[in-house]
Amino acid sequence: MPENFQNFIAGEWVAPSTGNYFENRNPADWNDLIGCFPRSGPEDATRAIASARRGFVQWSRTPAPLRGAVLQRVGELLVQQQEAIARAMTREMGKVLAETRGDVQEGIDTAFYAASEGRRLFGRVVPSELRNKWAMSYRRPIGVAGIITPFNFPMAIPTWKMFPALLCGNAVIFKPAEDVPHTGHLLVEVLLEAGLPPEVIQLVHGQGSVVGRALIEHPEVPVISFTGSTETGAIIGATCGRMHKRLSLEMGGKNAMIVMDDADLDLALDGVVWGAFGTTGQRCTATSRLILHEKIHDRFLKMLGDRAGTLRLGPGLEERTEVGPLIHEESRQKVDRYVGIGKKEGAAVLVGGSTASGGALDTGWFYQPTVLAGVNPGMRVAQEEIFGPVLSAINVGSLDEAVRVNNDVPYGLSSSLYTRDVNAAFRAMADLDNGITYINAPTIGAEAHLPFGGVKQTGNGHREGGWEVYDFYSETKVCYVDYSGQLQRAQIDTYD
Ligand code: UN1
Repeated sequence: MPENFQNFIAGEWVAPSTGNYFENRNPADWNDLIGCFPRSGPEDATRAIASARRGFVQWSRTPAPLRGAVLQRVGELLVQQQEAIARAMTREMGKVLAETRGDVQEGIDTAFYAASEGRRLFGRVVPSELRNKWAMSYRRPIGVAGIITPFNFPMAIPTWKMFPALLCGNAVIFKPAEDVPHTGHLLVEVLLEAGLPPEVIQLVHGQGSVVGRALIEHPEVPVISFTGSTETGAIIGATCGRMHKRLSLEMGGKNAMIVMDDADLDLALDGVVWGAFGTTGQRCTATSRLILHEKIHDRFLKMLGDRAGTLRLGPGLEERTEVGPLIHEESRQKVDRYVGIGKKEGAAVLVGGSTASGGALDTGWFYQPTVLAGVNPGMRVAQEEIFGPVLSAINVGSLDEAVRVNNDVPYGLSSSLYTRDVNAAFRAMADLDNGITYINAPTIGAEAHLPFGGVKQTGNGHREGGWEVYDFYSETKVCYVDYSGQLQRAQIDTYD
């Protein structure tokens, strides 16, 4: 009998009001059933919100350094449990162990950063324009934060959102992606073990269209943070706009790596293989376009074809595996559909191009690492997010053209440039229209203590991580204290 996991609502592990559960299976072996998780209804979300409101009253009055101490303990527990959680995560979503260990590490880094922020969370004291008057700003918690997260970084992304939200004094309702409920469960267990007051965190499993929607549409959830598709983000944005909610969106990407004729090609090769096929291409930061200077175009594609063709596919739990499966059948079909579209548009399949089979691969959602050559910048495979191990190679004649091609897509998350010309690199950093640019490194590899996010259809102007996210999860309050004992009118009595 598979285990039935529960929601965590109002300080207790409880069954969903619907009585319904969904199966969670290993994408590398669909015969491996991890457990069944609640398919919750709107009532579960409503109960969670009522409880989180109570949690908020208590937590928002807890001094920030003490909130930080809880997050310090969270980080320590994640260190102790890193290996176990990484294994559970690989089993649940497929990426290789080295990557799931890194995913937990990102959670650890985020916890320790948040813990230290508890002793900063700076406001400002600034001079008033009037005598005997103080002017200052400080941060207040907002309320209940609804956190809706994707499958590809089951630990890092929830912690990017949750830990700063908690440190700022908010209560959190967590709705993990349906593909990774087990990692969500383990994370909430860690928070509770660390001593977070139970009503400050609620875990409600289920569908985005039911649970996510209930959070977004409820007036007592004033802050929403969502990472996922641009289409879903647009729907969430419409509702949050209508209800005047604070909303952070992290959505699609179509990230490019540019390799110039003066680049270290071996270095660029390592970079593109990691950028395009790490996490089986299922990152919003994945390298999905390769823009090659014409002088090295053929040579580099040859090197890439040779390397990509030898990548070892398999279950991520096997240490030898380099590329794990896709998350589910629908995703594999989508990837295959895009390869078909690319071929129809005139691209050539340099390597890969179909599902992978044989032995252990027959019971998982495997797809061959694929490189499409001869891609034109306007083709759909060069414009649309595929979210799989498919890389589109584009030939250009100059850096200016490469920058234009990079910028000419609806998204703007990350970009990468390989060159030895420092002047060209600095010029390009200014011109590449992305939230993140890497020089001589691939499009992935954001660090937890720097702001993360993108421009255009990738986001709505907010950043996760780093110092900026603390602005998102707090309300600025300004206080003026006039100790002059008389009415002083700003702007009017100032220059008397
Ligand atoms: C994502 O791509 O979905 O920069 C998040 C990176 C990771 C986080 C990526 N630190 O690739």
